[in-house]
Amino acid sequence: MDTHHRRRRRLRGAVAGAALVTLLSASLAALPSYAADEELVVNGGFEDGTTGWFVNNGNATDKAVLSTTDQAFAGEAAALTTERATTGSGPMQDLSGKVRAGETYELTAKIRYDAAAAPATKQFFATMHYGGGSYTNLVSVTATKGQWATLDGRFTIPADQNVGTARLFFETPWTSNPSADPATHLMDFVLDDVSVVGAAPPGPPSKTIEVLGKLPGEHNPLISHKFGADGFGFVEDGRVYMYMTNDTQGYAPDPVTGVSPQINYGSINQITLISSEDLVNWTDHGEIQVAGPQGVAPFTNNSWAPGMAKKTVDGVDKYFLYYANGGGSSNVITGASPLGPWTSERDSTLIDGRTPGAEAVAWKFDPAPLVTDDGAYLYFGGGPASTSMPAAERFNNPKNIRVIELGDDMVSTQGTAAVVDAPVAFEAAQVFERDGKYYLSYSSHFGGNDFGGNQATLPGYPGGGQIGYMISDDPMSFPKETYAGVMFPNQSQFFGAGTGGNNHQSVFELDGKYYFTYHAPTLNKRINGSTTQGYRSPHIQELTFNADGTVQQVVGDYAGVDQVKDLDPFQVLEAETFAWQQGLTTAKVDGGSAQFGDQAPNLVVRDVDAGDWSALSSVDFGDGAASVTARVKPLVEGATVEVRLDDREGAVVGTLDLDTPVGEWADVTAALEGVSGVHDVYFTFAGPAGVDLVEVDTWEFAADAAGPAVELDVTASARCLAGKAYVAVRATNLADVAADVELVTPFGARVVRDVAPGANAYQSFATRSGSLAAGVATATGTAVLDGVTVETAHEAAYGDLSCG
Ligand SMILES: [Ca+2]
Ligand SMILES: [Ca+2]
Ligand SMILES: [Ca+2]
Repeated sequence: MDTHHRRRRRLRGAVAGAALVTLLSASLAALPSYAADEELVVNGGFEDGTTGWFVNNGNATDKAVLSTTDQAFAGEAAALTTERATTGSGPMQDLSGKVRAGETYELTAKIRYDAAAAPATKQFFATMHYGGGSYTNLVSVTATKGQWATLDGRFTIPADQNVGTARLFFETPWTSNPSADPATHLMDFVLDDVSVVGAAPPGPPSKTIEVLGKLPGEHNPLISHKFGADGFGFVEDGRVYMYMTNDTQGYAPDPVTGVSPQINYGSINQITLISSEDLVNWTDHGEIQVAGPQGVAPFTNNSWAPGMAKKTVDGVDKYFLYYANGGGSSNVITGASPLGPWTSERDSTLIDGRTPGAEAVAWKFDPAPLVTDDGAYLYFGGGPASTSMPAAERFNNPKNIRVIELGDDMVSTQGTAAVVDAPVAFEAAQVFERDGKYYLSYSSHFGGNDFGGNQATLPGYPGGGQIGYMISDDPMSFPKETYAGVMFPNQSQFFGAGTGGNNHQSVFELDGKYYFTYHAPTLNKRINGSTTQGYRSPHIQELTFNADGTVQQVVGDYAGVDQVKDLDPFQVLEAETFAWQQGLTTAKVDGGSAQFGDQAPNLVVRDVDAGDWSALSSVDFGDGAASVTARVKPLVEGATVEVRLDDREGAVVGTLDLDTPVGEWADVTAALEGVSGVHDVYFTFAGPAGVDLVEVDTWEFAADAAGPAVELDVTASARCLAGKAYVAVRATNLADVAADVELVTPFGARVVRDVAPGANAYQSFATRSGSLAAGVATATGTAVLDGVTVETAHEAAYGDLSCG
């Protein structure tokens, strides 16, 4: 019996394999992203005991005992159902989330009953319970007592069936009072080899942001393929890194409505990171899994509101990423570079209830570091003021922000935290240094009972949800008298309905200019209109100063800041660098970055549909680009990338044929026509509709070959002499060294050696005819230039002539 069964199992495997091969070869171009014949039943052969199975409990009366028996159809075990209370009493497996409405499935199972008192034959059903009172018989068989019967059939779930609950079970035909005749209706039975094969469960809904979220020509929001909040700008070697709360983590747009549930900060435990050298073209470096069980610091649960600082510790450059672990504490992880890799030097939080001087701070979060020539400091805190304070003081001077000195290792504190008496303070303190002064900016609160009720704001103090700032000579001392005004009003003033709420800013310096970062749910607004769900996007404006050191209040807009430099295309560029894009998403992949090094994360561009595109801003091609090479993984045949200048519908200057093997990474190269000077570059994807076309890792342009040349001034002319036509060719050596010159016409060639600089090579070639058709003469100069023998050909045309 065993031998027979094993053979049968092998056969089933072989059949399934053959079906898969057929599918692959028949419909490669339209291959769905899931296997169409996935086994959906877990432990269908009961070889793992009753794992994955339980007794149908759709009705309170549906009871039975489920065990295994060695009287199996195949393998060592099968399921035995005894003590059945109803006809529905039988083994059940939950297929919720595995099956889809509208799809067809193949169900097979082996079933057998043996009881002496049972009838000679008995019908059995495989039935789906869709929840409540909704049951559908899928497949049935009439079994003969003492023999294995085979359930084998297809069923299609109606397109309008709610499959939120879908539980498969096995039963006998329903009767209202089965206990009146238990031998007929409630016999024990054995089940084995249950299989349901069909379309796999749908993957998680797409998070791809399909709208045009950053308009070509505009520089805010910084990115449009993902969100990012509480941005902290950090500059290293001319590149700005923006560390942000990963608002995208919980973004889950409904597949039908496109609307995501409201943001849930409690689920955010990643920091998301982008960088740019020009403030317009931003490279996605993906997410840093900071907190949570898989996090760099698993003793923290959340990672909000990052702050970054660099310090050389014991001769080693280190990068310290501070973050809020929810509202209750703050922590730090250490990077070997601004892009990591990351480690935790601590096993408990850096700022918490034990931090001296911070006891009265409600929210010990929003840590922002500052490193000066004299020391390192951490600013943090926010939330409701101590209720022991008078209401008006709680409102106007809540004393909820702190500054504390960081230890030399940057991952410890020293001394006692000092109060930052920021007017109407809510949270989000950050400090930068300029001309020996320390500027502390922060977000103001909206009043309400948390802050002692809606007291009157003191004259000159910020209104609700604004960014105020203070100027001090001492990074540890910010008394209320250092308050200097509002740096940035609420973003809703600039971006309108749906963009309100508090803000979180930073200021960084790049090439002598200061820049103000803030967030606003502008991308969320472009997706959903004025009813946003709290998903925020990073923005930058320039911050300028008055002669007295105070700031010019920042005006938010979509235009953003000027691009500070052109992009050099003659290097490997990560394809996950966008000035603008539409329809694309990114994903981290194994291996390092071709542009940023082995230790840096690498991402690829995904969800590439026909019509999707990305663009780079102000790319300087100089004297010209001859070709572009992309590292790609085609997912279908027949896709291309069209390269255009200045407009995504502009003329195509080159086409990358994605004709390398499907599913494999390879380099493809396209020649370019007429690409020189400074342009925006658009990569537009074309190919079959309805499928992902390709993944893209990098772009790289190659300059026109422009090596040294032997310059000659060449002329050719047709002449008549004694009724015969001649072609006279003259080549003047413009090089500053002697050159050999070869003159070539259809009527002969001549080499003139050692033509001195400024001298000529000359020959008049006889045609031996009275007439001459127009043609071209060639003069090739050969000389040693910079130690290398260079040969350069030049052409000169001559006209037709008749000497008759
Ligand atoms: Ca079995
Ligand atoms: Ca897409
Ligand atoms: Ca890449």
